[in-house]
Amino acid sequence: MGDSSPNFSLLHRICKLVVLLCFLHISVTVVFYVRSLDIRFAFVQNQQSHRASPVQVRVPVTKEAETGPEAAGEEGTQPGKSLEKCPETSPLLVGALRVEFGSAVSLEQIKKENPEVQMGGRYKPKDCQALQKVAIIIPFRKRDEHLKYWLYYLLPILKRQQLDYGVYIINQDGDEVFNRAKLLNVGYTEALKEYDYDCFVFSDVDLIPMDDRNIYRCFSQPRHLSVSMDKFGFRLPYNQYFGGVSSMSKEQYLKINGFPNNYWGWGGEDDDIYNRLAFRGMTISRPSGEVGKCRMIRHDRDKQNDPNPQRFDRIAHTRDTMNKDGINSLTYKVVSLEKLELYTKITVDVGKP
Ligand SMILES: [Mn+2]
Repeated sequence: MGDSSPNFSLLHRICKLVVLLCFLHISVTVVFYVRSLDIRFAFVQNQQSHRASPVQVRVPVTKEAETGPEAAGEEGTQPGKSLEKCPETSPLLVGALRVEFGSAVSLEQIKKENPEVQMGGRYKPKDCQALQKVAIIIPFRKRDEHLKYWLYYLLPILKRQQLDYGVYIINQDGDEVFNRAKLLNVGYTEALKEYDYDCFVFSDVDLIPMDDRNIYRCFSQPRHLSVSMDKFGFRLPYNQYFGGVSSMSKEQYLKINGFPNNYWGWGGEDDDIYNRLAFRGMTISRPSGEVGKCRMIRHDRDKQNDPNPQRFDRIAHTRDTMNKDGINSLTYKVVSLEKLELYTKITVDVGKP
């Protein structure tokens, strides 16, 4: 028996060590878990920091406390009764979607399938308060067939994403060379005249997301949404690529003085915008390649939108030009403003090169 006692004490020590290790492991796990909660909490606050309302605290609040100045003036809410905020992730999302352009769609059909969309292409969720007010800006000229597909696919997706949104088609008047970035600046300006938007999604008319988890909203950094296009074999063509569909909060947009006004014709303006963001110390936020899949409607190059031969020279000088060319130097003339059933169409004279 005398022999077994040292063995036993060894076993005892090993057991103690194992228990200690387990305890250590659990402590580390708990510390990291709590930290990740902290980060998420900070992120949520960051997302909300650019909202017009006074400081918002993400702790349970009583019904009276929620009835602040923001809830008071909103249309559609009954007085004295305010809506809960929508959840961070919408429960209505379904994930991957089938997107094809085989059969034509009509505006009547789209209207029928989206009866809750208001005049001018406005929508907000009825049973919760949307987290962001999003203006969707689409530069446009003679692409009515594409626009119908865009509305057909996007309106139901945006509804499932529980966004408070408005659709703005910025139509370049006349037959001069196309100017995508200037039209985006016009869209930003005109949308803000109408509603207190805090987020802007800039989208080409021919790009359709293939997954509704690709949320058309703003993030703590400027967002590139069309990250894996079928046109590029579902890959990012290059790391700095910022074309197609992107989103920016009002602050992010103003920090770069908006977009350049002097890129006439195809190409370059998206790289100029990327440069602006980089020079202001911002980085690009992106969804995963899977969630960011999207289809481009195939088409021939538009007339009056040939590749801009000056684009390489201009991109090389963004640092010098961005402070004087942008939202602070924007001039244009609104030719017409139409509130249509599914979107607002603003026809604008942006001049010529
Ligand atoms: Mn295209």
